[in-house]
Amino acid sequence: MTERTLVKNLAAREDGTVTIAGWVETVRDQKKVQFVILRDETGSVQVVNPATRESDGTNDAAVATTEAISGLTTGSFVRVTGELKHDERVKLGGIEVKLASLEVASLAFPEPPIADDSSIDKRLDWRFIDLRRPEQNLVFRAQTTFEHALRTWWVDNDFIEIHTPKLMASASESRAELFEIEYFEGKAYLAQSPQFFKQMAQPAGFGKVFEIAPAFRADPSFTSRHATEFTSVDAEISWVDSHEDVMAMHEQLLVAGLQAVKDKHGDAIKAAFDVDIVVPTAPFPRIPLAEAHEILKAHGYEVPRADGDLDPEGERQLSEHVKETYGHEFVFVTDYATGIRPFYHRRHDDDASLTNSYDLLFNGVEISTGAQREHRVDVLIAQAEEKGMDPKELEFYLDFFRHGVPPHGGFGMGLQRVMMLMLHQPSIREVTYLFRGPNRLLP
Ligand code: AMO
Repeated sequence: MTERTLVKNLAAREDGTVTIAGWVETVRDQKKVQFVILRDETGSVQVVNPATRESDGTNDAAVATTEAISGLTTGSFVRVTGELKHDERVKLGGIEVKLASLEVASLAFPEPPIADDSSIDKRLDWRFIDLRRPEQNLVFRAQTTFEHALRTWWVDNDFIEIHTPKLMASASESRAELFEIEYFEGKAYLAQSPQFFKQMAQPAGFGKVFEIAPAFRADPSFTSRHATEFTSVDAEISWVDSHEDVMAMHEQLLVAGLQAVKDKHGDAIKAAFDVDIVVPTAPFPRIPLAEAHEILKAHGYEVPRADGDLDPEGERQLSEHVKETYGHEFVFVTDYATGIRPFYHRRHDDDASLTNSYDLLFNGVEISTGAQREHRVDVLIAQAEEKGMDPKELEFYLDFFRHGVPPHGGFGMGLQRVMMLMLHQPSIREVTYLFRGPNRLLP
């Protein structure tokens, strides 16, 4: 293992010998002196080498080093040992490393396949090179901090982490978005959500559970917010009285997540994306769907969907209204109509046309769906039949409700959507390590 100093730690070190390692960003090869900008995962630093040309004399090693630097290509991975020097005149961080030895671990092809202004598709073709950009590195650092804060909050609040199977015998969400695969002599389906299995933790007596894991949707759309594989952040809790209890947990979790990102990366995010991370205040605004329609109408926008669900423009305008009215980037849209919700959502006791459910919008886009679940098995079967489902196909799931189960509820949240909206990015492609869409299975 190379003992190396991370570039971000150089500034705090005293002058002296250091080893750094990373990739070459630029080489300035002048007659008398050579400059290499070396970047690692934490920052970039100037390496300087007094050039020794063959014509200069007899120092073969120095000539070889000079020639090696002349031959360095952008993207080559190198190890450098040299003398760290603090010098205010150096533009890049006020430090430089005077090269003593250079080891080229891997020389890159001279022509990088992408540039900063390449199209997003081209960049995704060469994602490993695209990810070298410092802003990209920051996206995934921020995501790591965000997930860590969620996990910490859950662990501190007695949740159990579960890992549910991604191979299933049936659909849990819309059948239209189901990937079917060959499974020995039969068929299996890729999990669209951990829905059924996180609910199973309730009769299992786990109380409160969470999972962060892949989910798959055979969704042929090419929008900025849809992928065929995404990371689903899920929680499910026992003993809820309504969806209100789920929202109360959900908002506290997001406050913790955004606070952590702001604390650790707020300045870097401001510098890289010109975005202020706003830690939301709880409770988040709540607006019933019917009222959301009225608000939009009053703003001159009629949601085109006959079924009443908000379309992307409706979501955008409603979020704008909430921002202006409450100064809030989040809004829970609640009490969705039964017709546009899955069979497992619990309905209002006094009005079966409405569900105890919500969507959470963040900066104009849906990031999450949550609900209280129907846990009375006879009602659940009737609701499934009403949606045209065959209860026989759901026997394993229905069994969860036949041997004792507490009232419960939970939510699913798309991690990439959260990151896209947190960092004001134009597409989830920008914040997905390796995007998967109808046209993309590589790299
Ligand atoms: P839903 O289907 O609304 O609900 O999904 C929950 C959240 O997952 C994200 N998401 C997606 N992200 C990227 N690409 C997609 N194709 C995609 N589809 C969904 C969104 C969405 O809000 N079982 C319920 C959750 C629950 O009730 O607990 C469910 O899956 O951010």
